[in-house]
Amino acid sequence: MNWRATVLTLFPEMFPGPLGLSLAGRARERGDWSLQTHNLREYGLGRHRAVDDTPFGGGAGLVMRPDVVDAALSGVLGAGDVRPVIYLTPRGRRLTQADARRYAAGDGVVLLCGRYEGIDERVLEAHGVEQVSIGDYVLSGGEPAALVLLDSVVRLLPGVMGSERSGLEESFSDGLLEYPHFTKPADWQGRAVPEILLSGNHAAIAAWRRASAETDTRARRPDLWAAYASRTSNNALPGT
Ligand code: 6GU
Repeated sequence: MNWRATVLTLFPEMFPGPLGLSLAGRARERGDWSLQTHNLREYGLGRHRAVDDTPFGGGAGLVMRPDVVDAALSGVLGAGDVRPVIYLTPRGRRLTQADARRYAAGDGVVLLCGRYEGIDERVLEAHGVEQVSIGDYVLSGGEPAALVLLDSVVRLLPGVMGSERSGLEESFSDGLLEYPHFTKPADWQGRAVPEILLSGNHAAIAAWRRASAETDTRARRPDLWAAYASRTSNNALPGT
């Protein structure tokens, strides 16, 4: 299995970045996944290889030209390449763990990173490009978001994640934040580890972890909590 990531960017030097290290880097060396970058500048127009122009309707900043982005996509996508093309933009739908799982189950992704104010909407429409955001804040370009998306996917590829069981228990797998973690020493600067975790009573520990996950999710992520509470409609849940 070789999962393929192709990145179109004006800053190919930003890749592989952190994905060249640790779990993702070793998995790439093993050939579990591959990363290919293309400089959008190579598809620019004229002597200056222009990739952008002023926005119709006025306003600040520059917009990436549809002809340039089209040439880049056509140049990179072979016939029969069924991978999704994803444009990283704060205008996109929010990336979720379910998206990461779906991308990991496919053959790979083609990531389009914009700078400037954005990319002409028509070329996105014409190529059926998915628009994806990593959260409600603004980055200066899509590259860090592309690294985030790839990290979330690559760790899910078969054989990449160190501990095979941990995927089932981690945050979001059941719609809750994960429970808190503790290790040695059992007493650190007068702060004790919750007693139950030292009891050896696995059922009681599981129940404590579930209750902690619910309490923390309710306090920190009312959006997740509302969805979880309505799904389970369990009257025993704390504070519903
Ligand atoms: Cl995907 N791109 C940019 N430029 N900013 C963002 C983002 C993406 N997601 C959140 N902020």
